[in-house]
Amino acid sequence: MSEARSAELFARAGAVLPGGVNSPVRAMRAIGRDPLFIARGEGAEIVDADGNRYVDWVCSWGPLVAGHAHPAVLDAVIAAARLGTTFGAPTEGEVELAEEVRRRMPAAAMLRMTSSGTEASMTAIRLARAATGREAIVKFAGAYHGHADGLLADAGSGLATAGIPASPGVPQAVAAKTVTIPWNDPAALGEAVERHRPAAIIAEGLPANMGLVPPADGFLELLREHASSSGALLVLDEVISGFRVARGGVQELAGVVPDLVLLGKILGGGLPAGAVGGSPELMQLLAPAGDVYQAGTLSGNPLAVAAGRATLELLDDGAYEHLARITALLADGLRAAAAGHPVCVQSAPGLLTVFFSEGPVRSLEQAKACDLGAHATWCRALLASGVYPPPSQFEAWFPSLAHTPEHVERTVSAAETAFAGLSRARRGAA
Ligand code: KE4
Repeated sequence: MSEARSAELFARAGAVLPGGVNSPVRAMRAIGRDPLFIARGEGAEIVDADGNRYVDWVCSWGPLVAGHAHPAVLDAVIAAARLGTTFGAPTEGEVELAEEVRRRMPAAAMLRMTSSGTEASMTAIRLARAATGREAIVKFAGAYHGHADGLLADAGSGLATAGIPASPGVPQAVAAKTVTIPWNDPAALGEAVERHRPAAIIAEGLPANMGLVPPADGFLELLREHASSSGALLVLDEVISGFRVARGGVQELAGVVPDLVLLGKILGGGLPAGAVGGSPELMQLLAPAGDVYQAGTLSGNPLAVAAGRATLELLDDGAYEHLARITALLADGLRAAAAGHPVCVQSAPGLLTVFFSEGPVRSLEQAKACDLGAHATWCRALLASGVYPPPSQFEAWFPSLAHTPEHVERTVSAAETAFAGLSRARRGAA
């Protein structure tokens, strides 16, 4: 498989794009290789600039739950584009999309659209601080809510202490307002809420940014209890899980009602979109209804709205049955392929992660203990066999409606070959 064209493009890209990419994880540094440049997507498959074809399990990190270039989505976007691409004025489509979101997530009785999940989380944090008059935010280690300064904070010196910047450029004073605690740790949660009386507790309903690490039984309910008893808002980040794991996201599956919900990815059907949803009482604080300023030139963009609406129309009961079936088939196949290796496959309908550790993985610390070298080698071998996995141990695989049992068979076969290669390498090293 030649990668000459990708290599040539990557060399050019490096002169004009930091790291040769427009978002870090795409650079494939975590698996020790240069990125592939993609020429086109077809259903569950992508073709790179050299014409190599892959079964795609990234699907643009979640938006493409219907697969690449779905005819219904393309038709909707093309029809919308013929009417104009953006107006900077309200459109009927935005109202229709907000009404569909409300039908699926009653907690999102009102919606403010943005162009990314990051903007949605920024808005939610500002709203929570305005609504409560408080400043502290409690988040969980390993959770990612976009790259807003206040959410790029690492855990402080001790448990449940003020945060420290997770990136250069984040002011200490801003990071200090964010308290980062371990996921699935009820004691740390209680201590952080008691000590800091936060404006918000923000959590991914189904964490997938440290790899897929589901909440322990009752943990989401505990977030709700602590938020309610302390006067903090519960901000549930469903940018990944929203409309993927169920019609109404994790909040439907868990029966937990958030005060604010973050959306993105599937909401835009592959075009830029995010949103924050909540009660009218909270959402009416946003300008121009209220005084909390928030804005966006392309917020609610007609093309993204068309793609999102067309995608949601495809997500009926049969779609969720398919996603659950394909995810289970893939998870079981990868577990069988990994037999004899210290690997743990954690899955939920529409998502999974192959952790290179005995598992189970219940926190970021446990995810970090994975054999990242073996994971990287295994991913490179999958690519050589025409399978495109997420190029990081701390991400998830994203099955779609376009994936078939045949795609799973090709993937499991490639995984068996990759694991056999790891075994040979281990014997050679012994
Ligand atoms: P965006 O700003 O990238 O649209 O959304 C940020 C975001 C918010 N919340 C959750 C739970 C998310 O997963 C994300 C973004 N996800 C990453 C991949 N896990 C996007 C991929 C990338 O950064 O290139």
